[in-house]
Amino acid sequence: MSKPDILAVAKLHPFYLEALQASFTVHDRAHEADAAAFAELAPRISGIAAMGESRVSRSLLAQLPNLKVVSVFGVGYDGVDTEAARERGICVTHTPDVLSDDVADLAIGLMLSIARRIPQADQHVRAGRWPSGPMPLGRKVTGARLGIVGLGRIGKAIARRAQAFDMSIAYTARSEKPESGYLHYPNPKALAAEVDFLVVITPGGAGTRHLINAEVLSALGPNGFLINVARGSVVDESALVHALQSGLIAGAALDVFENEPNVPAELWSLGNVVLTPHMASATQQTRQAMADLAFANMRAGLAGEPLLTPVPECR
Ligand code: NAP
Ligand code: 8YV
Repeated sequence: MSKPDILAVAKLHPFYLEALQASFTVHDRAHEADAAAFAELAPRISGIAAMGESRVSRSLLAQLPNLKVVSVFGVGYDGVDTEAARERGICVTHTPDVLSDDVADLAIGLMLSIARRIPQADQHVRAGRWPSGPMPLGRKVTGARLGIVGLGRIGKAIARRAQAFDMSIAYTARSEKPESGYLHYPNPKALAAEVDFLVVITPGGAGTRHLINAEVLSALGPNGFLINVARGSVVDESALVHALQSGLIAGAALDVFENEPNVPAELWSLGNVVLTPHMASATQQTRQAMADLAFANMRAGLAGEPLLTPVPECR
């Protein structure tokens, strides 16, 4: 019997690709190649494999009459048109929880990196500047005030880690979470005004676009640091560049950008930023767990079995 046909809409992580290839025929970005060949293939496609940043549009879904499941390798799925999928009865799945620890670890790592200037200090030593003098002083993290924008699975994991640094913890989210015991603020601006470090960890998409804008950065102020591990779209990048260049905020540590993998050239030359290439979940262990879960969702979806982790819109 021939294997079911799967469309990979992006270059898949090797762990995910290898798992899929054992059971399915994977067509790597066939929708971006020859249109006539894709039209011939399209009726056979029963699954889409996507990365967290992939775009799965209404028009792509419309070309796949026998599609059953979209399995995203990532917890974020802001590029998938879930409304169009739901209208057609197509299931969308993602990989929550298994990556929360890694993303929280990196958020704390970025906070320490920007506050204590760890990448800059490494450069100071490597460039032979140590004999000429010390590094400028950093900002103490222990005991500082942390604000978390988005107190979901990952936001809570960040808060738990921050407690070990004796930080005071406040947050904003769509709904208040009295059970958390953390101080709630109604919006990012009110939160930013009261903290030293503002960590952003909401989903991307239309609902959070430019949630962190010039006003929020101004409220964070010249002693405040921004850490973004959510999606580039959540922060107004032009406003952020301006705030960093003009000293409106003290610094920023960023894992995500508006137009990845392109990072604004203005950020490259700034000394008060730390930049990482969207790598918060990028450990061997977590990427394996994500691949296992994304594969299990694909397999279950195609077999008509209950999905392990459907997105909330499809439950
Ligand atoms: P989650 O459990 O769904 O939590 C999302 C949180 O964001 C919730 O607290 C939610 O509020 C809040 N939120 C949503 N819309 C908001 C808005 N407009 N204003 C304020 N808060 C809002 O998701 P998660 O598992 O923690 O993941 C969060 C996101 O992290 C993902 O969607 C993804 O974009 C990003 N991420 C990035 C990386 C990376 O590599 N950098 C890795 C993994 C995830 P309520 O609780 O009130 O609903
Ligand atoms: C991944 C992510 O790097 O889970 C997410 O939402 O952004 C990251 O874990 C990404 O999904 C892989 O493309």
